[in-house]
Amino acid sequence: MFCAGSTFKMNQRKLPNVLITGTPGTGKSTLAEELASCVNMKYINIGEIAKENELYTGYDEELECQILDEDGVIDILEDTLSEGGNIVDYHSSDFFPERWFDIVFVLRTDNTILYNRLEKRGYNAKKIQNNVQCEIFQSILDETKAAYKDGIVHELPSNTPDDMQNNLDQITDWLQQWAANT
Ligand code: DAT
Repeated sequence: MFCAGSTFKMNQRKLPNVLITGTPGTGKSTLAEELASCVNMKYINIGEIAKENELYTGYDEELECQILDEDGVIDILEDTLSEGGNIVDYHSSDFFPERWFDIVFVLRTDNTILYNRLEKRGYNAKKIQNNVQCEIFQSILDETKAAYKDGIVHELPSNTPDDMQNNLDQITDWLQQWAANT
């Protein structure tokens, strides 16, 4: 009963919701913002939403970052996501309600490239190491595959501008197919 209800609700959306996730520095914001402007969908950066609404439950000294108030984020975005037409960008994926997303992309970047991007961003050595290790162990990919149904999660390389263009093309094609099938 519950599954049938979820499917019915999902199909009611006129536009799909897309999640773009991956380790910090893999290019989520760059791709998601560009995509949103290309296809005229709403760009939602969870980090920005948390900052604007002070949605934190504390500070993680080990990882040197704020701890996200996940329930607060869900509450604040529930109506917007129910409507569809959103491109959501965040470096974690498994706390969102599964029903929110029609497709999920996990960006992947080679270690040296990621290291250089994070160094350029001004992260300290420990923070760079934590993030590069996260990418090496494909933590976000595994977390995402465990959280969403088979067929929803897609891994995309994000090393070069050509990768970015291919990713944009691929996601745009998928969105067009989604529109054609609804
Ligand atoms: P994230 O949002 O995942 O933290 P970002 O979008 O801020 O990452 O990108 C980090 C940096 O890498 C930024 O300077 C833009 C660059 N970048 C992103 N994707 C890229 C790509 N496919 N090729 C080359 N540079 C890229």
